[in-house]
Amino acid sequence: MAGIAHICLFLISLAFILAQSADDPTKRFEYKYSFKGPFLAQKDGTVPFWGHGGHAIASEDQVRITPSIRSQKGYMWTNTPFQADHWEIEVTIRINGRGRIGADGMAIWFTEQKGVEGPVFGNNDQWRGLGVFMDSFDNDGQHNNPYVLAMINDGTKTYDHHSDGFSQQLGGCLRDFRNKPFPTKLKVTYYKNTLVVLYHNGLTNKPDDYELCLRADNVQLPTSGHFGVSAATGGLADDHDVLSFLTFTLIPPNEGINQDGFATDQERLRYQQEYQDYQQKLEQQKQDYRQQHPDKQQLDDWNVDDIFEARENRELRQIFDGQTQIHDTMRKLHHKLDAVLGRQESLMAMVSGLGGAVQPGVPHQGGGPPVMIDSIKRHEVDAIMTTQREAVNSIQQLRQAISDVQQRIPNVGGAGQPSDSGSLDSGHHQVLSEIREGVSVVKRDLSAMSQRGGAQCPPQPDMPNCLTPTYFFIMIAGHFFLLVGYFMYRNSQEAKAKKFF
Ligand SMILES: [Ca+2]
Ligand SMILES: [Ca+2]
Repeated sequence: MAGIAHICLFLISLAFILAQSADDPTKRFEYKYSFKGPFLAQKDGTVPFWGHGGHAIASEDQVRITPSIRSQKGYMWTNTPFQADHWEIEVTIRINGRGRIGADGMAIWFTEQKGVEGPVFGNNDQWRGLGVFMDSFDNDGQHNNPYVLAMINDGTKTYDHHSDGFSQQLGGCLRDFRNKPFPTKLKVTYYKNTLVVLYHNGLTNKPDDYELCLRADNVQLPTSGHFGVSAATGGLADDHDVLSFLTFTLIPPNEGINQDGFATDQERLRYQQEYQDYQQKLEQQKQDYRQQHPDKQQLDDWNVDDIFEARENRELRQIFDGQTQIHDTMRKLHHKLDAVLGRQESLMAMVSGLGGAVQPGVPHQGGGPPVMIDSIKRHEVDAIMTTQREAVNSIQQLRQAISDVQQRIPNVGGAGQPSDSGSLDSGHHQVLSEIREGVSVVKRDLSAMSQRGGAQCPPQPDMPNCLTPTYFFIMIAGHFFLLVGYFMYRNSQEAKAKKFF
């Protein structure tokens, strides 16, 4: 993958050479001093042509110079020195943090020597060359940060952190580059001893929305140096990410390029030679990979177009699949409709055949083909006969019951008729006469008893039912004397008993 990325970068550089007009300086992309995703980092975590250290982490689409952890320092430098009188770099940056204030910041370098870890945004102090700082933290409390500034050092100056390098700057601009919706960009151009820093605020993703941050003339930079990026966090912390670092050599008109704007034959041969060298290196790497991973050889040989499907092709395939399903459904519905029509025709023929048939199962007599008619089964006939028989029995029983009711109705209804009213009256008169006779008998007995009671008491000496007054008083007097004698006896007994106490 890294080899493919190198070739892509090389082709981009050729495109830039051919795209320039004759009036402007020609831009030549320097892939050995650039990086850009995807496939930015290799499997071992290194970035081709670059070396990073400290807390920097390279991934496939960016290099995180420092994570948003306190007191971190990271840096990244080109492996080989870059030699050109005029150049331009375009750095895509993302500085994000959760805090309202971030720290410390990031720096982009072009110095004679490769830097080492130090106090100036992760890099050493007293450098020789250019530093462009993105200073997040306001050390001097002037409320003028985040700030972008450029500083030239000849190796003698010490960066004044406490004043944010305000008095040492070549120039700068107050820009808030933290937590922007899109990555911010810095474009640094060093052309004919004029340094220009352009800033992209990251509020849009349009590539040309640059604004001027600073411009300085008569700037002397080393003709050979290393490009680098460094960052540091302090008590506060931000993620300092670099998404791409693109380096271009600026070639003034009529220098090394034909007036037509094309490369000279010498340069063309050099580019062709480099391209062939890279092609050979790529093939060699492929062969080595196949030898080391024979099981993945088949996958590696697959054509990319066979593995991946373009979006247009996928949409066309989905439309085709949908139409095929609709076609199948309609075909099945058509077959079912044919079957229904055939069945309907056979039913119509059956109905017409029944119109001329005498009995079920008898072939049609109309001279046409015999029509097979379903005959009634034997058990169905038996069931119908049984039901019919039961119905006849029920009707007979009902008829018998009705005749009985009719026979009884004249007797019941005759009792209310005037012709027979005499029998009922005679019955009533008979009962009344009997009651009268009973009452007269009772009356006679009562009169007889009253007549006998009025003469004398019945002569029954043993059980005198009639009490005379003499006998009554004698009995009363006898009882009185008995009671008096009992009380006198009881008093004498109680008096005797009290003598012992
Ligand atoms: Ca600062
Ligand atoms: Ca400040």
